[in-house]
Amino acid sequence: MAGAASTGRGLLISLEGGEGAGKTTVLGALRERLEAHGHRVVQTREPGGTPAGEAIRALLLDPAQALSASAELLLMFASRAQLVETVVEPALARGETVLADRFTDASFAYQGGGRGLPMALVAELERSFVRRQPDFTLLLDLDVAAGLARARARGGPADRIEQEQAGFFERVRAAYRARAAAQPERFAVVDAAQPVEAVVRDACAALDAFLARRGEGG
Ligand code: T5A
Repeated sequence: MAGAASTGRGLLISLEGGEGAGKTTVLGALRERLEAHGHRVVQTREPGGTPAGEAIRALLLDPAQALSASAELLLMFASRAQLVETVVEPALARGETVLADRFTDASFAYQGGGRGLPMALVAELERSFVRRQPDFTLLLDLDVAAGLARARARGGPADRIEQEQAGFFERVRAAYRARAAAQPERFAVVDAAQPVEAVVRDACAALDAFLARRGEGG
């Protein structure tokens, strides 16, 4: 799989986690940190992040849609392909840093782990339509019940995926943790059960350590 260095100069950094893990809360702090290091940051989210991707997101999260697992997987990749081709690759080619609120690891976790689709199928789609992995991935790891309670406490109706049973989210969490354990050079895992300030502190420290490994001090 191509790294950033082979097809562009910029960095791709992704943030992952289960429902209510606190991604939205942490993203702003990571962005500030990157900008303090002198990076020009382009922030994305998935599914979504482009006009077509946002339309696909609405379909994917609509509780009235009874999507098959395969249709869900392909729609996730349709949104991602549009994002990669029109936003991510151009930004990386300009030397910018892409800060991604979810990337392909989410499809391995949700459609592979949660839905039970073959991981090899997800990997094939990644090879064909994404052609790169993030340079660095932060996984916010949280007990499933705690994450769902946080998401519910935020209010509003549950989307189509949030309506899944706890067992689905346990498989999602297990798949994320397995990927992090298998690729420790790419992943950093943060304990998202801590108070927000501690989660932000640990996430920023992990980002700093990654940047320091690349020779970006300070
Ligand atoms: N999906 C996505 C797939 O199935 N496959 C894929 O390939 C992709 C890309 C949408 C859905 O699509 C699925 C995964 C999702 O089900 P999303 O938009 O990222 O993905 O939606 P969510 O994961 O549902 O995002 P959330 O907004 O629910 O979660 P966040 O952003 O992780 O959580 P956040 O920051 O909004 O926090 C949730 C609540 O908890 C509080 C916050 O204040 C907020 O109220 N909170 C804390 N409370 C206590 N302690 C802390 N440390 C806290 N951190 C946050």
